[in-house]
Order: sequence, then C-alpha cells, then structure tokens
Amino acid sequence: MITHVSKKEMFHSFAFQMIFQLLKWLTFTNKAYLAGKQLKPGDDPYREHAFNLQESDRLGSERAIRDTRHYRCASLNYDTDLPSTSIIITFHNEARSTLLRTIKSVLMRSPPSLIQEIILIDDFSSDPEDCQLLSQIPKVHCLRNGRREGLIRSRVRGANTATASILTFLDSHCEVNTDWLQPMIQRVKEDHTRVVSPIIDVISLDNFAYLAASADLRGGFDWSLHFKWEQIPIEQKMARSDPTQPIRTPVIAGGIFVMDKSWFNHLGQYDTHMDIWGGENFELSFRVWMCGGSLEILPCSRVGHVFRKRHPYDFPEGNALTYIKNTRRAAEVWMDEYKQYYYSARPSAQGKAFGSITDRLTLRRKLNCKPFRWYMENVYPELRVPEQEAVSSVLKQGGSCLETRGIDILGLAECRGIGASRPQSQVRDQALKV
Ligand code: UD2
Ligand code: MN
Repeated sequence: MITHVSKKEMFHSFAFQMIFQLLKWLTFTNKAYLAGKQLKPGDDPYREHAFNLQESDRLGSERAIRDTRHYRCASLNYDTDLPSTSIIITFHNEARSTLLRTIKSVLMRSPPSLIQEIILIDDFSSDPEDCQLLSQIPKVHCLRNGRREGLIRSRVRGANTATASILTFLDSHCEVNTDWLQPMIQRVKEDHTRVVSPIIDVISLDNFAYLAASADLRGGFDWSLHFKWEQIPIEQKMARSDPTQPIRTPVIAGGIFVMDKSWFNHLGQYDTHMDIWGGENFELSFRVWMCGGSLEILPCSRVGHVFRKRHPYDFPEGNALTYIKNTRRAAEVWMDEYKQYYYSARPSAQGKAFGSITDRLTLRRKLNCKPFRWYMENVYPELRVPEQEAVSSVLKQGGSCLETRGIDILGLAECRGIGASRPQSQVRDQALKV
C-alpha cells in the first residue's frame, strides 16, 4: 500500500514537473527577450560589446552553422551511457543575442540526456533581467552575484551548485557545433583526471561568420604569461596518423572545457583570490599537469567563440594591475625557480600586490604536486628558458659551461641553474632553435 501511494505521488510530481517545464517554456519567447535591447539608429554597434551587435541581433538564436570537424569524426561512436553534465556560463553585461544563442546552441546540439542543467552566473550585470528571464527556459537556472566577482569566483559559485558529476564551462558568446559534447564527456568518463577542451572555432566579431580554426594548434605561452596558440611540435604532428586523436596541450585557453566535478574539487577548484579576468587558465593548467592530471584538445569537438580585440567591460582595479595580480599568484605558487623568467619578462610585476598565497601553497603540498621543472621537461620542453640563449650547448663540455651574459664571456664554470640538469638531447634541441 505504501509503495502504491509513493508511486502515485511520484507520478504526480513527475507530471507536475512536466507541466511546470512546459509552462516555463511557453512564457519565454526569443522576441520578447531580445526586444528593447536593440541598437538605436546612429549607435556604434561595437561600443558596448566590442563586437558588431547589429549583426549578432540580426542572426536570430537558432541559426545553422557549418560542421567544421574532420569528416572521420562523424563515424566515431561513443558510449550510450555517458554521464550528464552541468553547463556553467558566467557573464558580465553580455549582449542578450549572443547569450541566448550560446544557450540555444547547447540545447539544439547536445543529446538532451547529457544536459543536466545550464547554470548561468550573472556577475552583477546592469540589468538583472538579462539572466532572470532566461531561467524561463527549461533546464536553465540563474544565479546573480550581489557584487562584481569576476569570472573566477563566479565559475566556482556555479560549480558549487552543479548537480551533475561532470562540469562544462563555456563563455557567454559561444555556439557549440555538431556532437560537441560526446567526445569530451567520453574522454573524461574514461579517465577522470583528463581535462578536455574542444577546438575553438572563430565567430567573426564583424559579421558573425562561423569560421573553422586550424586543427593543428595547441595552447602555449611566453614567459610574461601571455597565452598564444601555437603549432603542434613537428615530431608530434608527424606521428599523428589519426586526425581524430586528442592533442596534448601545455595550457588551455581557459573558457571552454570539461572536467570531472570531483577532480575539480580535489584539485582545489580555482584560486579564488584572482579577480575579474586573466591568469586562471595558467594556474589551472599548471595545477592539472603537476598534480597528476592531463590537458587535451579534442579535434572532434568544435565550439565557436567570438574573439575580441579589447575588453568590453571595466576592471575595478584596472586591467594591467589585475592581470599582474592574477599571473603573479600563478607564478608564485606554481613556477618555482622559473618564476624569475616571468619577472624578467614582466618587470612591472615586481613589487605589485598579489595577496596571500599561503592557502594555495598548502594545497600544492597536500596534493604532493610535481615541481615546475618536471612540467618544463615533460609537458612543455619547447618553451625556451632565456638562460639557454646565453649559454650555448655547443660550448658545454662535460659538467662545465662557458657562461655568457649578452656578448660578454664570463668564463668556464660548473653548469648550474636550470639548463644544468636538462637532458643533453633536450638542450641540443633547444640550442638548434636558437
Ligand atoms: C579567455 C577565455 C576566458 C578566460 C580568459 C582568461 C576562451 C574562449 N575565453 O578570454 O574564458 O579564461 O581567457 O581569464 O578561452 N566575465 C564575468 N565577469 C567578469 C569578466 C568576465 O563573468 O568580471 C565573463 C564574460 O562575460 C565571459 C567570460 O567571463 O563570458 C570570459 O570573459 P571574456 O570573454 O572577456 O574572455 P576572453 O574570451 O577574452
Ligand atoms: Mn570570451
């Protein structure tokens, strides 16, 4: 009898949920959401968002885009019982048309069973309705920050409320492409320590054309901790017989990735003392590699993103100071003796405030993470250490090095510093590139 009642109750609650979702859906219309936010004649379409708002508004939220994957991707199979994911999108004053298109593309191009929920974090945008109205769409939830937090703390807030076992982060001006999600969830399901990104296609900031990005790129950086796309090293490129295979990457761009939720929590989420924008992708990437995980780009997953030339929003502490604070924190916690190259490349960072890093150093110890030297030797040997430009390996004899500073020869001395313990073959490879 008891089971009978509870079954009936369950049915009622299920039916109620369905009707509730349907009503929510019926109350939301794209047109009403976008109305009133359109440009007025004579307005500069680039002013507010650093992309052409007029073009974005014209497109509608359900446009078709070209499937930019390698043709062999279409015949790959994925597990039928993949776990679902919580999509986390943080935004600050995003244009309604791009935000809505991001959400619609997820709902249109993902198997419904894989989308547990879409969590929007409104990072204190001027109009609370930008977010609130969207929660009328089934599966979409809206959290609003009571003050500007920046993307790092906002994502952590989203992750903390996520109910799925896998987290998927997206920027608020993306369009996901055909079967974008399955390859990423599959890789994370097979090994929860993998953190995976799609190839990020380009949505033109001028005319919103969807353009395929090269499939031969990975994430890299220079010593000033400036992110850049770079060619996969030639040996790896030659060894790639299957274009659908993952690409190992030293760092991720930062905005679009899938990660197991327990792994995200185990590794210490993000450094929540980083503000607004920037640097968190290095911190996460170093941490993932050095603490037992890996980063990869999956060529069979494609997501378009509007890349901009300037930040369309303000930084309360200023753009430069914020970037320095965030990257200093990443360098001080993770880069060991290599942080000297960061300071040489970015002298203005010296003496700038970056807060306490005690908690993050404790985390690093607790997780028993490898040294940055390990990262340099095993993950990113292509990143040249500036010292090696001055110390020529040709002039290296046994344990002695001919030391130079610029054009001055300082003398023959025991090899020390970073170049000293690098495998000879690696030093040679480096020297060849000089
Ligand atoms: C890239 C990443 C971005 C982030 C950043 C470094 C991609 C595609 N994008 O910059 O995700 O990792 O590098 O930090 O890899 N936002 C807030 N609050 C703020 C500022 C920004 O919620 O105070 C939102 C913003 O609306 C957007 C997201 O954070 O949805 C990323 O910001 P962006 O698009 O300006 O960053 P992007 O693509 O230049
Ligand atoms: Mn972005």
